[in-house]
Amino acid sequence: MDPFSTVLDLRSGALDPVHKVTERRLGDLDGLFQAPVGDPERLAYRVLEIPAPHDNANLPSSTTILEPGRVGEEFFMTKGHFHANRDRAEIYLTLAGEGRLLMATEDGRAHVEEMRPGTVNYVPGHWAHRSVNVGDEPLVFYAVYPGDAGYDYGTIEERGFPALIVAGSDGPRVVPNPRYGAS
Ligand code: S6P
Ligand code: ZN
Repeated sequence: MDPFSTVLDLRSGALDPVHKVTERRLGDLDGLFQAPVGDPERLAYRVLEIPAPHDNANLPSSTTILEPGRVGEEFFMTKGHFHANRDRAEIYLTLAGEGRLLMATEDGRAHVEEMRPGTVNYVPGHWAHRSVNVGDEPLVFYAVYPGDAGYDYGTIEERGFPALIVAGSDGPRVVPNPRYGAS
């Protein structure tokens, strides 16, 4: 393949050119929150991709623009996934907004990192990852991952994450997920 460039707007996360855009609405996240999602058509997030071949020699990347909002006590969040190739790592660079990166291993360990403009989060292989917008503005981040990382959404859809991030009177709180492991 030939070299190429893309312009990334550092505030909005917009890409020019953009080749693939995936929209996730609340209806796509039904069952992932503790409470019912409400309006299924409401936009939760968009993923804009800079494609690259799906092999371990290449590095696709994407921006995620996650809207602010809540479902019950929980903040808007991404579906969350393990990589289909479990040992593949990933880097997130936050551009705008305030978030938490919730991670978990298959044996139930949870880990939370902050996401703010300039934060570079390293997600090692074998850690599922979900981003959570705990602020009032869109959470925008840029992610780079191996081309053969792939997605396993099913494990999270069945088991959930061991922890939830919920709104508390003093700000976001991490609490155990009472439904973790239930299928
Ligand atoms: C891909 C990377 C991100 C997410 C995106 C949406 O490995 O982790 O680009 O795909 O943030 O999250 P999700 O869980 O819906 O794919
Ligand atoms: Zn990923």
